[in-house]
Amino acid sequence: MKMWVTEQHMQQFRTKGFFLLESVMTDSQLQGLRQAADELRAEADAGAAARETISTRLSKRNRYFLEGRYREKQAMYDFVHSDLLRDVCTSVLGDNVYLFVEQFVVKGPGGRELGWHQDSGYVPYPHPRWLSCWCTLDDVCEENGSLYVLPFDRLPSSEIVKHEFDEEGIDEIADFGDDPGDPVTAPAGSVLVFPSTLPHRSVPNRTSGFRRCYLAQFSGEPIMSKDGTKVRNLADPIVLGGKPVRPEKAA
Ligand SMILES: O=C(O)CCC(=O)C(=O)O
Repeated sequence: MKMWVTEQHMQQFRTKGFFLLESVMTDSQLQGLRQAADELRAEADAGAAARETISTRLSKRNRYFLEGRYREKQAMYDFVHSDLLRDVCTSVLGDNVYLFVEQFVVKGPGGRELGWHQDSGYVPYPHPRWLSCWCTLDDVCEENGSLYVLPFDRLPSSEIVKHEFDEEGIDEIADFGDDPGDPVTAPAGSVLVFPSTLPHRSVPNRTSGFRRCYLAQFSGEPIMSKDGTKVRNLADPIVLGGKPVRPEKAA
């Protein structure tokens, strides 16, 4: 199997808490995911997905969090099970990999910022850390809503800090001090890899176009509800005992 993650990437992951693989997606992966993102966004706009969920609440401010549909779109299903993501996940998580969350994050023209947060800040009880793969489907730059990360070597610790709702009661955010963080600008088809404890934020989209990303999050063991009786969100096996697992697609 082709490998994308080098020892240098892993070294940076250990010291700073992230690495970027630039332009690693194939044209067909990119086209397939873009089409899926556009279809799901059109569906959300048409109100067909008007369940009141965390995603629809967050989708205010001309931002879309289009979640939990990967089994319905072949391109998404194939990408989640791609050699690329398998290499990333096994390099960091080891021989067992479960899909925990997957969603498109689309910022429309004027789409608002998302303040500093750790993804783990949204799970309010002890849990295994997971891994985020933030995959750019468009060129991402300062103007259209790039992510900023706060490297671990500039933080006093990588502990999870308390998150609170912003004044509009929409985003849960946290205070990490005055460091503005480092912008991540990347061509379409890149993958930013970081753990659920890395503080990050994204800036507004000041262009007239859409900025599309696909965020796939994986864990090394199922992430459970607080009482341990149910899976939290998903725990779909991707690799077990070092071997790829590809269950039947539930169309
Ligand atoms: O893509 C973005 O603008 C931000 C996504 C993000 O930080 C998140 O969903 O946790």
